[in-house]
Amino acid sequence: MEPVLYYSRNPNPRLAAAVARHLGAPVRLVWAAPFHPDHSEFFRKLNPSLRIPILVENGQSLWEADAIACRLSQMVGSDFWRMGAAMPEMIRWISWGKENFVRACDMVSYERGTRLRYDQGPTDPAMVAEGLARFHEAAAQLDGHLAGRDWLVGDSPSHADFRMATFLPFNDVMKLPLEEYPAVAAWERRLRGLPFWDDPFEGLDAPALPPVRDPQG
Ligand SMILES: N[C@@H](CCC(=O)N[C@@H](CS)C(=O)NCC(=O)O)C(=O)O
Repeated sequence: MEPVLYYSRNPNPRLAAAVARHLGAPVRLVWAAPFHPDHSEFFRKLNPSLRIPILVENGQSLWEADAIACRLSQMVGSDFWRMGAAMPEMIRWISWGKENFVRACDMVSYERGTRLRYDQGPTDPAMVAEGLARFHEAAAQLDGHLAGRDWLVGDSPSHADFRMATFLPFNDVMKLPLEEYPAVAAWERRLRGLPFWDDPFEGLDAPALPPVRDPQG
């Protein structure tokens, strides 16, 4: 049976959908709302935390976007998930990114986006300030690495690029000052030039996220 990738428009499922479509992986993309009370029982059997993305293949479920990216890359024999000598370097950027750049974006995205989309109270300015401080520190380091190169590892996009950029498609809401870091901004524009990074949902049934509502507004 064809493997199924459960996704939504939120950042990590978006990342997995973008990887699948970028690679042309032989999976069926199925939109999911795992926290909806009608669906949570089904999804709890696939992932106890209910979170997506989830890849179901031969009755086995695999969760975590990075593990799924690894499996999708294996399926099609791509070096998107680097092997051999380049693998440690790719994992270095995935690991550093999740602790630093991605984490900073996630903090700001939660405060300025997720909270307001899902009625989780008003934006906390102290958390935004901390996220922005972390962003500036991480973006400066990333800018140094990306200066004079197109991609984080080698000459073509790898999962390190996609993972690092997980939250950047939400910058209309995050409002991070990317342009202060010219190499990061150029790299982000390069990513947007990849059709399925720019719109992983083209032609799919992918309902919009709830709007960002300012509880004070
Ligand atoms: N560490 C997990 C995080 C997964 C996660 O937090 N998923 C969130 C979206 S970013 C989710 O399931 N939200 C419910 C939804 O999108 O309906 C990964 O990298 O896959």
